[in-house]
Amino acid sequence: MRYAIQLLVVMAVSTMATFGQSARSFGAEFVEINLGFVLPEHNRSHAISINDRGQVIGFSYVYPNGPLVQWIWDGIHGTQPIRELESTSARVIAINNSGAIVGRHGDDGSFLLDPVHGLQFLTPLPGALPSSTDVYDINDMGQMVGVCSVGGRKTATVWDSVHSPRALIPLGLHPIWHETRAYSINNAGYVVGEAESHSEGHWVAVVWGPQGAIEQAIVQLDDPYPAYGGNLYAARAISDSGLIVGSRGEASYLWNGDEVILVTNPFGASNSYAVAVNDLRQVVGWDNSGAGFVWDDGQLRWWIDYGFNDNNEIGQVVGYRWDGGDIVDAVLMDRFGNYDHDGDLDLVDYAGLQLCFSGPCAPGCEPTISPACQTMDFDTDGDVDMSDFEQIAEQISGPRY
Ligand SMILES: [Ca+2]
Ligand SMILES: [Ca+2]
Ligand SMILES: [Ca+2]
Ligand SMILES: [Ca+2]
Repeated sequence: MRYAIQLLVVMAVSTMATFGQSARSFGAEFVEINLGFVLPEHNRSHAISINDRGQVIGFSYVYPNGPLVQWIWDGIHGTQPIRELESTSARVIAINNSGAIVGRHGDDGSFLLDPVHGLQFLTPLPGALPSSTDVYDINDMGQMVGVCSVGGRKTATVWDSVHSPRALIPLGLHPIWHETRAYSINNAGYVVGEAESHSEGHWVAVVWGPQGAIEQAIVQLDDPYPAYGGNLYAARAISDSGLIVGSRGEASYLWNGDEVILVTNPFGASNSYAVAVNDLRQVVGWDNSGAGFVWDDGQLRWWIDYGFNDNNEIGQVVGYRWDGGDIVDAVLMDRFGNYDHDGDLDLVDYAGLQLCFSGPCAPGCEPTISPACQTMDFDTDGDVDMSDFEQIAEQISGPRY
């Protein structure tokens, strides 16, 4: 299966936190927050999904086969185990803006864990077993998408609630279709995924409309499958305005409704895998050279020994960093100035600047700012002073959360 998840997360940071958080900066673009491990003996941690409030989910464990502990992180509480999923083989996959989490729960199939109803399991399509369901995404309406295996064929499925699955229709595809898979749903109810349009295994990226019928097959005419109009497989994510990203193996692409834009590969990579997109036209993913990338509307940045799994509407990115040895850290690439790591730059962050204010550090002085304050050092010169103040004053907006 082409679909693969890689992630890691660590703990965050706040002045009241005692977590072993560290922060590093990447130019003026991001400050890296190490989200740590949920238990001190752990040495692998993956951040999997982030919502617009800055809540992150992931898991950590002892390599190679210690039990996974699923966690949730935010800037106030740090990394906390998800109690409802303890002592299970659960894996978290996605979180929406209400804090509802979907994932996989061993032989029980797929689950929804939300603050109102607790842990529930997704009813499979008729003819499918619970263990054959895989859920991949949830939108803010609570609609979930994934696959059920019916008669041995994976079938793209939407759950409007845990008990109401419906199969997505391979309308307009070659009649001898074999499998369909749904990976992402936006708040307008549009779903993206892929469909095998021919018995010889040609895949196309497809968009299902809110009524469940395929509205669009994304194709590129110069692809080497002229009989089917070309193919671009594995549409992996859709933003609320309808931007779509996916991978055709050797490259990732962004589809804006009119054209396919190829996302430049990081240096040295021959394959790349975009996994998330937001309405800022920020695309994130990972590649086969061991780098994570962030593509911002044409501008590519990438970091060796990273992989990214998700982003949100203010451009926070989550994933992992490998240290070349035995440690994999979950990371949040946050915006400078986002003191509390939620989904905005507001007066709480402004107050953080005041708490962190050190005054200028002249050339040659020893920087003294704490890790929790590195996010306020916009120009990464080792101090929090008036030049940093000018930047937050320029970028601050009202609270969203
Ligand atoms: Ca904030
Ligand atoms: Ca300065
Ligand atoms: Ca500074
Ligand atoms: Ca806020």
